[in-house]
Amino acid sequence: MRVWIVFLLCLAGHAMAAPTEEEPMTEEPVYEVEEEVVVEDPVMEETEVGANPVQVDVGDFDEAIDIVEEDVEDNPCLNYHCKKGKVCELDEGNTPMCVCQDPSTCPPAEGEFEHNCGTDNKTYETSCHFFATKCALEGTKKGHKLHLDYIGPCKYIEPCMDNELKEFPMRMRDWLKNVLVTLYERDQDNDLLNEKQKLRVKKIYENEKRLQAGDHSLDLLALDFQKNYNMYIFPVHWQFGQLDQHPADGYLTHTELSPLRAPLIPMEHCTTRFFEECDTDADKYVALEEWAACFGLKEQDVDKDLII
Ligand SMILES: [Ca+2]
Ligand SMILES: [Ca+2]
Repeated sequence: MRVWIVFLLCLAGHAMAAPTEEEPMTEEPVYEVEEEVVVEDPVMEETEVGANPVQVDVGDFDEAIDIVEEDVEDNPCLNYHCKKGKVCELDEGNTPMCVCQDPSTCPPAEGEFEHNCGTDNKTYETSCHFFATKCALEGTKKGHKLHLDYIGPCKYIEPCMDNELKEFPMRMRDWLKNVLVTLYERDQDNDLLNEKQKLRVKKIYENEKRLQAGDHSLDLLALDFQKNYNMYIFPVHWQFGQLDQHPADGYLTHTELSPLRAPLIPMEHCTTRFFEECDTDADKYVALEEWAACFGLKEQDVDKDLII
């Protein structure tokens, strides 16, 4: 009797997971950002600043972990870690090695929210499917160009007009400032900011002239940027530092930008164009100077020492 109950439960679980399986995996490559991060980050859930992609744990986007610990009792693969898209297998000598994962062994998505859209404009069922697909293309031009583009299934994203493109950084820098202030307010015991960062944000927080968070007109945002320009300098640097971690070299790669881009693209149709045009010299990296200029900071205010 008991066995049947367990069996039925398993079946039910399977059935619930099944509907998302219909999409043929082979046809669905996807983007390559690291998705779930957003959902998992407790900070984002606590802040009231809206979905806060900034707080995404960039660590999860790190694809390059091919390591290794040996505790080889029974299964040498037990403590052998492979990067996303790969799994551990033993060779003839019982030595563990990382090989590309077969996408069909990825767990099915539990819902559409697990789908990802790739830069090839294909929907991948889950990030596991995406990375497994990318792994199989390793070493090819196609694989090199394939990235996770945004979270959710691929959809039509309307073109970003010039005037809309101008508005994007105005809203974003205001939002960055509000995120920092919110983190500061909630920081009591949970170290959302380090001490140096807190000192910087404290000045913004305590400044009576600060424009409070709200749904402001673009005119007001532009005016505030003029009047309170200094309050925006640190938030812009802070966001850069949050993203520039793999490695922290003063340049943002597509993968480093992903935690910010991926959740934003479906909501803000100018995201892709904005970050593309930030890369003024078109070398595929967004340097700190390029980043700061994108948000309207003056050249003389770009300061590596503000990445703290
Ligand atoms: Ca970097
Ligand atoms: Ca560049």
